[in-house]
Amino acid sequence: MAPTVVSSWNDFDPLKHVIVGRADHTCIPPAEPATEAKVPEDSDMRGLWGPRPLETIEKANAQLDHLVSVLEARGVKVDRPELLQWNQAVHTPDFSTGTMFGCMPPRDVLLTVGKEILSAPMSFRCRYFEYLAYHSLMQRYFDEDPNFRWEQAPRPRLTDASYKAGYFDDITIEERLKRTASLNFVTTEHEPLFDAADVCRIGKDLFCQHGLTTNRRGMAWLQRHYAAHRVHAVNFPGDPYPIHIDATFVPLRPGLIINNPNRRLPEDQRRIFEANDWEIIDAAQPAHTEPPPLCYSSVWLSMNCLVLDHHTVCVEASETHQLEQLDKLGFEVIPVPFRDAYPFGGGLHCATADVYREGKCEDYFPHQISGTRIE
Ligand code: DAV
Repeated sequence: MAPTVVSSWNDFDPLKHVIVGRADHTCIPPAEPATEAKVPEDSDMRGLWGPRPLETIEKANAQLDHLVSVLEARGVKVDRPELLQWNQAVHTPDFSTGTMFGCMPPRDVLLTVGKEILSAPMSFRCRYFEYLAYHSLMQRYFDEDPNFRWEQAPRPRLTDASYKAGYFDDITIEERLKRTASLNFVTTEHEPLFDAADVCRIGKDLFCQHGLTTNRRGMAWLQRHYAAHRVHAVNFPGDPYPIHIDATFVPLRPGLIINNPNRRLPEDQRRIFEANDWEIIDAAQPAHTEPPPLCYSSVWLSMNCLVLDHHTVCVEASETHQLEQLDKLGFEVIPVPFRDAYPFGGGLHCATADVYREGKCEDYFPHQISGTRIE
């Protein structure tokens, strides 16, 4: 019988095969309607675009390669994306952008659900063609595994109709927080949009962050596509830049989730976890007060850990508080230096995408509570 190459239902069962990104050729993309969203007002990246400095790429790649060796030493098979020259302009019938982005964070674009890997639509124009970096890997899995489903969500058009004009003009943090709380984001409901990293996979239930990169129509598309799953919309009002769920709400093992204490899941959305005896605890504070230079993400990449199995977790080596919290929770904690890779699109979870984890599709939430489900 041909081997199963692709299968993963959650973020905590034993990891056996994973994709780790690369920093090569990564660009800071020019401003576009969706990215204005992400770059903080006072960021050193404002107004800059083009290829990232070579020495930063080399440092990031050294840490990515080290992560690969840590995983391989633990018996995890690792694949890497194919390199593309991201410093190219892109023109589609609907939009143009001066450069693409990169392929350090495969988690953002690749959604593994069971025997399927799906490329997400992505709401940033600069990320429209990012899935190409994984094309030859998908082709290989397709040839090796007769049950692998190679999928792609509908390609979005990303015309101006997909974004609210002027959304970021003179916007303060207070205003951003108000908008997050009232589910008012830069993307419109013109077409389905989601990033894979907005989806938290917990067996039969998929919890999607409604935010700057994922809209309601995207979640409706996911529910129809994954008809045997239950898709839920979750939202984290304390986050001024709600992009991707994995520095906000991170499952560690069956029954346990760490939640960013500045971005707590609202009471009505917690009920489904409580009703099924899942514990949601505050994540430890980050060890740093600032992200590294030229970084999109917040200091909360501290909690963006990569779970290897129910007892083992990789955490960024300088995140002393997070290391200690996970140690106290009974995990074997593997410190992995990764701060030089952060500016390229995230932490240890972002930088990886699941190919194979042991285990099957469990129903962890048999008691369904109304309020979060996407119909
Ligand atoms: O807190 O900046 C980062 C998530 C990256 N995938 C944050 C979210």
